[in-house]
Amino acid sequence: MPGTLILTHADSDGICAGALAFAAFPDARIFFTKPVSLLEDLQDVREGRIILCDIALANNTAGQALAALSGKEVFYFDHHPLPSGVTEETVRKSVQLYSHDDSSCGSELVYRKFQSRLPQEAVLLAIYGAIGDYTDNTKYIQEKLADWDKRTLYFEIATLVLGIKSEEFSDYDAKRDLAGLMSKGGKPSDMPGLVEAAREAADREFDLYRLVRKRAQALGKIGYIENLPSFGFRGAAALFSASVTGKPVGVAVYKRRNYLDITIRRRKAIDLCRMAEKAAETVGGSGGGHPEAAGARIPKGRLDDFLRAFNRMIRI
Ligand SMILES: [Mn+2]
Repeated sequence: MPGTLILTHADSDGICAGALAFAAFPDARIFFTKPVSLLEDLQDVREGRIILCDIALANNTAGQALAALSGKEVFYFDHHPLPSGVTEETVRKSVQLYSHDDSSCGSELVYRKFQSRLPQEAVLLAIYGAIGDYTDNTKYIQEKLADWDKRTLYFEIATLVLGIKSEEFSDYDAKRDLAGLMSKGGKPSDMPGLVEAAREAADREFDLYRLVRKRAQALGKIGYIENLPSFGFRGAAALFSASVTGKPVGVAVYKRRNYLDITIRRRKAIDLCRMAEKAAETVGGSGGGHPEAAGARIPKGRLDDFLRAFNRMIRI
């Protein structure tokens, strides 16, 4: 069947990657998804071509998701670690193109593949996506960044990263409009209301810093905070917990209905992903993410054991 479907992540890198793919395939439909809903979202795809951007394969559904792609022309761009048990070769067999690089963001990978179909200035989306995902230190992005005044670009990326934290821009329809605007060369700040939303988000983040400074606790090499009033800004809350306690690792803990949601950040070069996975396993939970930003879900009542297990692994 004709047509192209773009499935991308709803964070700043995913929006930029999706906008780049949309610029290369302007007739496509663009939808947002995440690892846990990918399999379901693949069930009712009518299009013959699928461009997957910045979506990790989930541990428990990777095989089924890859099977659901068969018979389609699939371009898959991702920079998340593959789940254990799935190799690059396995993924390559199911898709036409698998562009995977742990150190580059999704937007960089999409831009590099489609740049011959894109205007020169589309490189800005790759730069925004990279800064948004903290992966702007690649050789490629650093070279491209040198062509621009980065202070202006920081304004645009901050508008995007912070603006989408607001209620108004958190839903997929608003993000689709934003990706559409950016795919046509618009800047994040051209989106009506986004700059103001970003300014409010910046205010909330500084308020959060003051709260974390008052309430963060320490266990070994970990600074942590529990029971924050809002579920947003989890990464910032975790990082601030490390900063204000002077610890290399910061953890923010949120009570969900049936489990504890753990967000982990670092101030020093430590591979958080593996430690999150292992520490979560020791308490019957699951964890993972990136070396610099990880998370876990653990059973209620096991926080102390989790923190102690994690702390034992920190060698710094
Ligand atoms: Mn990404």
